[in-house]
Amino acid sequence: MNNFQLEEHPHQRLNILTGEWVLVSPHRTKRPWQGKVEKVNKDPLPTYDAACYLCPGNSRMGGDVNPDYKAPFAFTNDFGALMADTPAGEVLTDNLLHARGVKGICRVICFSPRHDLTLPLLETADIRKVITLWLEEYRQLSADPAIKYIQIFENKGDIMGCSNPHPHGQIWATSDVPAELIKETSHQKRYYDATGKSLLQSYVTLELEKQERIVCENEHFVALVPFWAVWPFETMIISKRHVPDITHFTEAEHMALAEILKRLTTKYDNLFETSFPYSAGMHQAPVNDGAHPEWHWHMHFYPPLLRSASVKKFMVGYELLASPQRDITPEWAAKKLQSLPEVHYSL
Ligand code: H2U
Ligand code: ZN
Repeated sequence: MNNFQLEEHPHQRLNILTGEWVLVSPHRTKRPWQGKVEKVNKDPLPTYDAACYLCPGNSRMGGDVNPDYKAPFAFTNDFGALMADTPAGEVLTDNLLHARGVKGICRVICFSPRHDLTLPLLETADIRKVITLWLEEYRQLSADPAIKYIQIFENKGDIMGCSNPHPHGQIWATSDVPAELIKETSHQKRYYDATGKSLLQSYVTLELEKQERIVCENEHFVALVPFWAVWPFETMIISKRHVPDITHFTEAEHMALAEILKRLTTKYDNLFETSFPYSAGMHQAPVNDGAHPEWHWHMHFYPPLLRSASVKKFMVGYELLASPQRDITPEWAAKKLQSLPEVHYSL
């Protein structure tokens, strides 16, 4: 009598990292693929833009001048959301009004001196240089015992609120562990305490067995659409080895991470033949916070596009008020991404 099928019936899926549920409505996509490719015709970017505040040798708004950098370059955000010298303090009124000081530092990471080369267009060896810089930044920022978490991320595309096409990412290091990381820590810890295993290790093993949501993989990393994905083409990159943070990766893993980043972002660009927008970032163990053997390094990609270069998914109404919801299934999205070429459409 139990005819329930994931491909047919509305259902909820559990995000095992956060404990949150997403509503999946697969019956709404019974209609054929309507993903008409609407090319957003944009002139190609110049290799150097005199008006860009991230290009080598140019002045930034804060007055500093960028060096004539040849490799990935980091600087402290001139308009950072956090300040290194915020005094410690807390406000608590009648257990109703609660505020506390946060100190931190915001860094901007230019991926390349070239104004026009996004991650999928960089050579793998050059993406690897970005990884090396992420690692150096991570080490330096975690040397301050007051820093408890380091968020490495990229906002790509104006649709994601990114103001400048020059390929760059950001790092925010904070004196507290942010909410998303508290959730992921507690769910990984619960699993680790109960089984002695990494939650994502078990998850990746299962996904590799099932082969239903894998986008691509190499020797050290898997890119997949998580079973609980909220965004239409949301993906994760998960290391095959259980390591808590970027500092544990070997040279071979750095190279493999660069390789899978290039492949995944190339597939993304090829999906709608556009420079594919997303917010992406690494999640890893908190720093200066004791041992976190439960933590398993991974990256999330949250892309907003749904059907074409110009049609995005809106997180509104029910999603804002009640629960996130999606129509196309994660399995369908994974097959689509898996089938796309790994050579960039513009080449
Ligand atoms: P986006 O990735 O959101 O576009 O952010 C770029 C950052 O660069 C943004 O946080 C900083 C902004 O504060 N910025 C500088 O630090 N100096 C500048 O001269 C312009 C922008
Ligand atoms: Zn530039």
